[in-house]
Amino acid sequence: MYTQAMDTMGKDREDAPKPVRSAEEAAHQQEFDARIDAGEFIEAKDWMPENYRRTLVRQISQHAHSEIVGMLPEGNWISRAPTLKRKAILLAKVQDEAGHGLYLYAAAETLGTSRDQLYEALHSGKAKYSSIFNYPTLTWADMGVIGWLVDGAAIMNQVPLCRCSYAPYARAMVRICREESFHQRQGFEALLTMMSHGSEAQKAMVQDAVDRWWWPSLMMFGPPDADSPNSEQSMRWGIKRISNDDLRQKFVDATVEQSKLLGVTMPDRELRWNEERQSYDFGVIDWKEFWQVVGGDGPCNRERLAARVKAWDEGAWVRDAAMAHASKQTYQEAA
Ligand code: BYC
Repeated sequence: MYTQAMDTMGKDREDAPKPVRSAEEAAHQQEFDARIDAGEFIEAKDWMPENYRRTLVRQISQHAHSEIVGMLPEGNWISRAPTLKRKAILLAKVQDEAGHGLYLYAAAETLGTSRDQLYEALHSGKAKYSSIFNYPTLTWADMGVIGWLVDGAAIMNQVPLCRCSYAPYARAMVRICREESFHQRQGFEALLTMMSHGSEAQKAMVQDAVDRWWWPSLMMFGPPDADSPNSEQSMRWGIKRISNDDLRQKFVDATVEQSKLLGVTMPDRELRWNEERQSYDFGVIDWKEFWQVVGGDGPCNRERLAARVKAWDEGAWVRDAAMAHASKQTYQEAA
């Protein structure tokens, strides 16, 4: 259950006092609403309500932070990949994630926030990032399962974001989704190789990874619709196109079929095909665990944040050198 205490970003919600608006602002609002209703895209230079802007900064920056923190669990295995081919693939994937983070920070900046403010919110622990990256990567099979399930969940959630009403975010998502689809496939292919040609120990390693990542992957879609404070407004604004529960269900239906091809079982005794709904029923998600992880108390939250802060501190000389170089160039151009 969502509580105000979990709201670490402290943004205004529906219950915040409504400011008195000028006639000009009311006209802008009316025009904006009409454009949203007509399915038009909003560009950075267009008028937009402050809450729409804030909601976007919140979601896009959380998304950017997730990409950057998401490099850590996989980066952990680059030096231990079993073959040169797997190492090259993993390296490329982690680099893609850095690129996704940068596209998204750039999209957030179009809304009038600065990169430094966004980093500060991450490093001080104020900003959220996806719960999934607070779980440890214990074996090589985790790399395959992250590709298959975590990137699979990411695609399910992110394809509708290509139609998000805020155009700079939608454009960034189009590029990101193309790369995510390669990420998902390489994960599935790595697992298929282990399951079809691997030893019994390797097959058991894959099953163990599926057992550990299945439930946290389902949590990636966010709380149930009934407990999601942002969904209703975000859907009305065309920021979110499909609800948390509907996306989660689509993900379960797709991945359970894929698990049969792999020869693994999902760790859920209540998972069964529902003929009437033409969909899978699944067990109850441990939302207490979810909120604990989101609240900063998951298995790796402290480690992840410490790694990002360390990288930021140790990179200070690079930023200083880049600034000194840029100001020297500006000085020379002006002279
Ligand atoms: N983890 O009202 P709700 C990737 C928060 S990157 C943590 O439903 P909303 C990848 C939520 O922020 C994957 N927090 O919120 C990278 C809200 O708190 P605030 C990241 C979560 O925004 C590298 C509160 O709970 N993807 O795939 O309408 C390698 C209530 O939730 C989570 C994105 O960021 C969570 N799982 O919906 C591999 C996609 N879920 O902000 C892979 C873009 C919820 O009110 N984001 N919360 O304090 C979204 O689509 C939406 O923001 C969400 C949540 C569906 C995640």
